[in-house]
Formats: sequence, structure tokens, C-alpha cells
Amino acid sequence: MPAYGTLVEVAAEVNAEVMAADPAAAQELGSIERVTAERHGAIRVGTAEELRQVGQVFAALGMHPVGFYDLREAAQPVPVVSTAFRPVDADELAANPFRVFTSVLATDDRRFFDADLQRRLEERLARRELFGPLLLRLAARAEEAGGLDAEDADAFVRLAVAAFALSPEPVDAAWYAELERVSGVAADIGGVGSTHVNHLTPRVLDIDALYARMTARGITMIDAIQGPPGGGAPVLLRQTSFRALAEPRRMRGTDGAVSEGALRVRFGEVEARGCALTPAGRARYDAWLAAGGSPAASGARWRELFPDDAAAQAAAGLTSVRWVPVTDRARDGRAPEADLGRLLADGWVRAEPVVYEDFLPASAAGIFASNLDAACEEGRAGADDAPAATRDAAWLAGALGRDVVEPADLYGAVSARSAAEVADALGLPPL
Ligand code: OOG
Ligand code: NI
Repeated sequence: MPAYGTLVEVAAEVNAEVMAADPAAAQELGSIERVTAERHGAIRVGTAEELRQVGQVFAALGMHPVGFYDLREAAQPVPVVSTAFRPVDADELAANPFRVFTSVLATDDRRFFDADLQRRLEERLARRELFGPLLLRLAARAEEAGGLDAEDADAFVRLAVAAFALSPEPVDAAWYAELERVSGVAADIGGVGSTHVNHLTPRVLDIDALYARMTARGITMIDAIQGPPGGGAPVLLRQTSFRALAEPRRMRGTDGAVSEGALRVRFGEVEARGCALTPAGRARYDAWLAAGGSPAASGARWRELFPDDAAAQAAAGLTSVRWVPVTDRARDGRAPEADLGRLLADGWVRAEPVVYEDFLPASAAGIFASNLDAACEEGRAGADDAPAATRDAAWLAGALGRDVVEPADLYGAVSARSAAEVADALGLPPL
């Protein structure tokens, strides 16, 4: 993919420099080995059935659907709802730090598709096969048995890789163009016969430095870094990307003739991860966003909401942390009090940040939008806003045939478990 090599190279360069400056600080949110290996990809599918199948493929790899993101509600609406497949356990994530942001097309969104287009789109989607029967059988067996023998594992990986690769099959040019007129995302999903990984994001320890360096190398990045502003102890997730570049693609004309064309469907993205937030912290972030918060515009307002310092963020109950008893606390004749804020202030416990492992709907919509021609995503001229069938977290779980994990529950459980261990260690009642 054009410019991908540069992105990975610059990310490695920045990470090496941040490590050299202060290895302990650089690794507060994960070992350099993990951060270097870490990637997230993204795919898009067209139907509930395709979503169920993709859930099966990822289940074979210990990756579970976490989170529900409704990008139809974004400031720049995109006709998809999404989840992310990832390991759930902290240990498994450390060993296998991979996620796949997965979106399914909302073919019933009347702002984009009229009834006739919806019908033709759904007919085409129903006819195609993204994942063959052997791949799905191997995936189901891997999930059930917790693995496959070497030969089957090789076959599984080979078939899965092929299912997510950009297809050499010619694209029906007229159909693609018709969809593209209402939504570039719809064209990318329903205008072709297969799915593909559209980006594969490395993790970087200083995203501002990366942004500047990519620009200096002549690669045009999107206007802004998405997510919270930089500076201070990092929270949640900051992301930026460069626009999809044209790649050669065979196109089939209405006369059946195949010619060389080009499509822009794969782009480069990079991310920096920070500390997860408690529900109270997340409410602050969402309110900041809703009030028009953007990294460029409202640094000052941000600083009122989020203290710069990680300990102050934790003491204010904004960040999800793992509470750890301090074993070498100097004796001062005082007894520990049964309150986490006091224990932190009095030096009985430390607060270790819990890495935010998920995504942000507004940022995701921003990444989607930055990769579409503005004219594409306007939807259908004169479209009414007839309510679409409900596509909420329950719909997603039903389509997948699997529970969708709520990210906040995972972060809350880590904090609660560590608080219980602290209470135990210090001989205190439950905290
Ligand atoms: C997914 C865009 C969102 C992220 O990291 O939030 C995304 C897509 O374009 O399919 O990748
Ligand atoms: Ni992404």
C-alpha cells in the first residue's frame, strides 16, 4: 500500500526516540515490545450474516466483539454501525495486541438509500460469499477446541488472509459509481464482491511528533489529530491518518470490457493510546466533545476538565487505574484510612493507569470522513429522515450470535479487583 512503509518507519523512529529519552515513562502504558507489535486493522461488511461469519473467524483467534459504535449519529454521519474484535483479558492483550474495527453497512438508512437502491444493494450482498465454508468450519473448530493442528492452522491462516486481501476481481464500474454517488463507504462495501483490511494502524508514543514528521516527508495528513488534545498525562486515544491513495484496480464497463482503473480504498492511520476513563471521566470527555471541543481549539477548556498529572486525574476519579499497595512506605505512625483518595494522598497506594483498549465513535467517524470525497457522503438528495430499523448494541449482538462486551465493564472490573486486593493487603474494609 502506498506510503504505508513510511508510516511504519516513522512510527518506529519516534518510538525509539521516546524510549531513549526515558524508558520507564515510555513504557507506563505497555512494554515497548507490545507497543511495537501492536496493530489495529479495519474491515467493513454488508450484512448481519457476514458480520456473524466474521465474528466466527475472529473467535478462532480469541478476539471478541467489544463495544458498540453508532457512526450514523456522528456529526458527519456514516451509514454503518461498528464493533471491535479484540482479546479481552489483559494477559492475552499483552501477548496478542491486535484489534479489528469492524463495521456493517446500514442498508436501511434512508438518508442514503432509497427503497429501490436498498433492495438492489441487499440482493447483491446476499449473493456474494466473503468467507468460504472451509474457513468457517476451521474457525468453528478452532473456537470449540481452543486450537487446530498445524496443518489445519496453516489452512485457516491462508484462507483468512485471502478473505481480507484486496481482490483482483474486476469491479462493476457503473454499480460502484452509483453507490459512490450516495456514499463512498457503501461503494467500498457493496460495490465489490469481497471485503479487505482498509488500514493497519501502528501505535506511536508521540503522535504530535509523528504528524509533523510525516508532513515533513511530504505525506499530507488529515487536518487534525482526532481525540483529546496532547500534553499532560494521555487519556483515551488520539488518532490521525493520511488519505487513501489511488491504487490500480481492474474495472468492468457496461459493455463487459475490463480496463485498468484506480480506486482509493486503503489509507494510513496511526494511534497513541492513553489511560482509560471512569464513567465520570468519560462523561467529561463526551461533554467537552459535544461543546465543540477539538484538540486545536480548546486546550484551555480541556485543562480545566482534565488535570495534566496522572495522579491528579486518578485522585479526581476520572481515570481507570489499577490500585497497587506501596510496600516500602516510610512509617509515620499513621494508620491507613478506608478511602482510595486518602490512601493515594497518604502514600499507601499507587495508581497505575489502565490502557484504553477501545475506540471512539466521533474519532472513527472523523477517520471515515477524511477518507471520502466530500461530495460522496452527502447522501441522497432530498432524502427523508424516515427512521431506520433499530440497529443498537442488542441488534449487533443478535446479528453476531455473541455477547458484545461493554468496555466500561472491563475497566471497572480491573479497578474494583485491585481495590479489593488493596483492602485485603492493608486490612481494611471493602473500598
Ligand atoms: C474505520 C474507521 C475508524 C478507527 O480507528 O477509529 C477507525 C474504517 O474506515 O473502516 O479505524
Ligand atoms: Ni483505525
